[in-house]
Amino acid sequence: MTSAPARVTVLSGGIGGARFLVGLLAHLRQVNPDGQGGTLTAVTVIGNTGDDIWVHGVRVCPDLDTVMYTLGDGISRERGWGREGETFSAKDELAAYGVEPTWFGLGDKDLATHLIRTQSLQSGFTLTEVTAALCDRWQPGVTLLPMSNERAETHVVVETEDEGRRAIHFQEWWIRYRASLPAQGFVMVGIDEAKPAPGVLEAIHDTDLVILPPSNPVVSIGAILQVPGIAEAIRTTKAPVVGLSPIVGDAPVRGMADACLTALNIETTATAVALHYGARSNGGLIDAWLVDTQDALSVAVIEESGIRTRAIPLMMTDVDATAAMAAQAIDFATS
Ligand code: FO1
Repeated sequence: MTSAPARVTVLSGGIGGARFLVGLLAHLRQVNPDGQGGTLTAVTVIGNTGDDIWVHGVRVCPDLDTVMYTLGDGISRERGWGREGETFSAKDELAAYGVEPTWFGLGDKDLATHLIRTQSLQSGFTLTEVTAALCDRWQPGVTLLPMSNERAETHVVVETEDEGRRAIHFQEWWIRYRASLPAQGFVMVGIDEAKPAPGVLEAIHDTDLVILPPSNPVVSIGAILQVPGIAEAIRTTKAPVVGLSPIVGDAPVRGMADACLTALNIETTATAVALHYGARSNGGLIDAWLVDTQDALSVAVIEESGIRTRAIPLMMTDVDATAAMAAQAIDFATS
């Protein structure tokens, strides 16, 4: 029986991070039950808002919504984003008017979330307050904090014959171009003015464990770490910091992390991502790193860099497999 920490903080992007959180909560409900089907462990999620975008007059926060819907059991299982049983009538009508961006999958049920968020932001509420209000309905079982209340959007530097070199919004690169346009780099517009949202630095310092789940290390975890103050907090927290590799057997488990890593000249391997985060004993971000059993040969190399490493099954095939990963992460980081 692994000892359950009283407080855990998780930095999360969208689909990968949300899937990990389902397993983490299942594990904590088992080893540290609160008697009402929940857990006594306080889990705080710092969500990436670099993917956020204004479309058709509403503010969309893909990673916050993916965590909220996934943990609130409203997520589309087929897509991994947006709502179960979704329709796209509003999207189709907008397209019928020839209004761009026609490539963005704005769902009718999802639209309610964006309308409430947009109205609330425009009447002066912060993204933190709006996210808490939306979570009242979804009851995700975690405290979901945006990484920042200020707008800091990930844009991708691309170059094409016809349009030359330019920066496009991450969502356009991801959805419209399926990350097929080679990314020459990533720019977070507005990041210099961004501050950690209230509670974010406290959640990193006043906790028993910090987890970097298998989210995209560049545009999800990487975006969170670019908010001034957050990387420093991770480097200096007294809590152990453990990461789980998003790359298994030299390929991303899901998504297009390889396209992102290549843009930064980082190899698509579990080792390269670990070294990219770096050992906290050498001024980096992690103390411990979990790789998949397929990458067991990389354990020694990563340990040489000062990062304690263990090879375990890392495929989040179902809740039980993910819960086992979470249990290992807690056990390894706190042992
Ligand atoms: N991903 C897609 O591949 N196609 C879409 O049309 C799309 C729409 C969308 C709408 C709301 C939302 O919260 C997420 C959406 N996503 C879509 C996923 C999103 O682009 C990614 O999940 C994140 O930005 C990357 O983690």
